[in-house]
Amino acid sequence: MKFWLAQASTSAPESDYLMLALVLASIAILILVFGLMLIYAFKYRATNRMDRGQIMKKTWRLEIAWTIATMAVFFGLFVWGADLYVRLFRPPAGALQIYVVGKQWMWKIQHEGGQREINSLHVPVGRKIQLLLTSEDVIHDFAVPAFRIKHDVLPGRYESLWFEATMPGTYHLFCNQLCGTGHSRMVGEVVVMSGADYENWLAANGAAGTLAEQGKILFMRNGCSGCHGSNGAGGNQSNSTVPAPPLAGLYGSPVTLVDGQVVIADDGYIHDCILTPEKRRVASYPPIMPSFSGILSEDDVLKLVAYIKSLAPEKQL
Ligand code: HEC
Ligand SMILES: [Cu+2]
Repeated sequence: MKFWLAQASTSAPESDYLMLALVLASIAILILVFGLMLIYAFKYRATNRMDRGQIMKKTWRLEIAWTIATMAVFFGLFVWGADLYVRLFRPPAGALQIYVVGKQWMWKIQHEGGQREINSLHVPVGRKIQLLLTSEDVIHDFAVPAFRIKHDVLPGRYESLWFEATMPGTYHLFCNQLCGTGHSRMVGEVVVMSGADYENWLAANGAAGTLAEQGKILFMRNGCSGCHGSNGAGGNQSNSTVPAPPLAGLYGSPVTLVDGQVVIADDGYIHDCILTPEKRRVASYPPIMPSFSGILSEDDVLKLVAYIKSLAPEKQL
């Protein structure tokens, strides 16, 4: 067993350097403060004959110098940390998306091809992976120490976390948020494989259709198609009697809400439209879409999201 935790992602080394810089800066200040305390306690001890009558004149130059020096050091550390944080949590373009649903007490993982796994996550090495995380019950926290990543997993919304693994191997996956009596059992593993091995793994675990195909079945079965038209072409068409917005081409495009706010239709937006439509009414349509909260599980919702994402604008024609 090695002392240092493996640095198995592209962001791990920089996180470690930042941590090291914080520890070194803290140690330097600790030594300075306690060192001076000890030196003066010794120098001016009761039995030592020292001239104690003279009161030292305060020099502003010294005061200003040390205040600015420490401020510069800590402000520098803050800027570095803030910049790293932004880079760590901004989802990269073109990442492979994998859905994660936490529940008491397990991790359920779904790949875009429909492959599912429990308490294990298979990913290819050297590719940016974006995890879309949500919870079915309480707050969990998805943490992979070897990648130096963690993120809270909240019920009712999608959180995004990305990483790029750099070394094939098997790494621990933990729930980092006390989530009930079975919390300690909410562990798993991340298996990082070469691209070819990953393709083989996907093929060997082939599912009943891709996520989008499974989503299409749910789209028909739950009556979405009754309003939004089959293939999400939009309502008020030959196949639909109510006005409902077309869903083809929705993903990634701007939507104007009734309050005038313009939002980009990302995974989280589509998720919320299905579970809490009363909170996000689209402008210029009647507010008739029912909430599917309590009817559709998070597993179902992510399939519907995958289906809506797969509807490219040209399929609308
Ligand atoms: C009773 C008709 C009706 C049903 C059933 C229905 N919707 Fe809707 N949907 C609407 C209407 C009307 C809007 C626009 C007004 C609003 O936001 O509520 C909408 C909005 C949406 C939006 C946001 C679209 C945009 O342009 O931003 C999405 C996504 C969506 N629905 C998905 C679904 C899914 C998935 C289902 C099935 C689980 C479904 N809808 C079922 C009528 C319906
Ligand atoms: Cu948990």
